[in-house]
Amino acid sequence: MLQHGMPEGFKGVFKISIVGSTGSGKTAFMKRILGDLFKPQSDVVRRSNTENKVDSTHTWFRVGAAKSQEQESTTTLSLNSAGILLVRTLFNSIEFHGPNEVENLMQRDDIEEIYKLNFFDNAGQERFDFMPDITMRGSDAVIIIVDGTNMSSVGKVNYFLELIRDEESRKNEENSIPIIILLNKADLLEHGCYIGLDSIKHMISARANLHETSMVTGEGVDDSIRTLVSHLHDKSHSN
Ligand SMILES: Nc1nc2c(ncn2[C@@H]2O[C@H](COP(=O)(O)OP(=O)(O)OP(=O)(O)O)[C@@H](O)[C@H]2O)c(=O)[nH]1
Ligand SMILES: [Mg+2]
Repeated sequence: MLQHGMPEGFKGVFKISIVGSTGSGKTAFMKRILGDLFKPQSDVVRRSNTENKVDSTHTWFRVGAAKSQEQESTTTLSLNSAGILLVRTLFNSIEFHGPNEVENLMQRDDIEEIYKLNFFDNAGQERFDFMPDITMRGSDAVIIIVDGTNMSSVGKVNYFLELIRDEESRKNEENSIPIIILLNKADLLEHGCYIGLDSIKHMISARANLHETSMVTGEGVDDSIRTLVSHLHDKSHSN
C-alpha cells in the first residue's frame, strides 16, 4: 500500500540539522553514516594558515597519517545537504538508501519503518554562524557535534542550545526539538586529549542525549542514529 508514494511503514519527512564548531566532525559524521550516498557539495581544503589557526587546540591534523591528513582536511563552506531514506528492518537493523530507491524498497518484506531524512550539515566556522540560525528553522531534530578534544568546542554547545530554544519558541509547539549531542573524537582518548562525557555532563542541558563517538572507528555512531530514530518514531506518532 502507498502512503504519499512511499511504501507501507513510511513515517514521514524529517529535517535534521547538524551543528557544531569547525573541525568537530560534522561532515565526517555524514560520510560515516551515508558513505557513497553523501557527496559534500561545498567543502574546500582547509588552508593551514587561516582555518587551522581558528583554534590552536584543533586536532584534525592528528588523525591517521598526520601529514597527508593535514593536506586533505577540508572545511564546509555554508552548507551540505543530503536527502536520504532511513530504513529500520523487522530485525531492527538500520540501513540508509538513496531517494531513488523507493521502488526497490517496495519489493522487500522485511521493512518495519522508513523515514525520509533531509540532513543539513552546517559550516562550523564562526564566519558562517548565521547558517545554523537559518537551517535550524523547521528542524525536527538537531545533532550537535562537539570536538571532544577541544574545550572551546564544548563551550559553544550552549550557543546552539540557545538557537534551538529560539526555534522552539518560534514554533510554539508543545513538543520540544530532540537534541543529540555527540562528544566526538573518542578515538583520541589514548592520546590523552579526549575530554570524556563525565567532565562535561554538568555543563549540558539534561534534556539532550549524550553519546561518545568516533568518526574514525565508528564507536557510538550506531547508537546515536538509533537514538535519533526513536525520537523521530515518537514524533511521527504524536503528529
Ligand atoms: N581522530 C578523529 N578525527 C576526526 C573525527 N571526526 C572527524 N575527524 C577529523 O577532523 C577533521 C574535521 O572533520 P570535519 O568532519 O571536516 O569537520 P566539520 O565539523 O565538518 O568542520 P567544518 O566543516 O569546518 O565545520 C577531519 O580531518 C576529520 O578527519 C574523529 O572522530 N576522530
Ligand atoms: Mg564540514
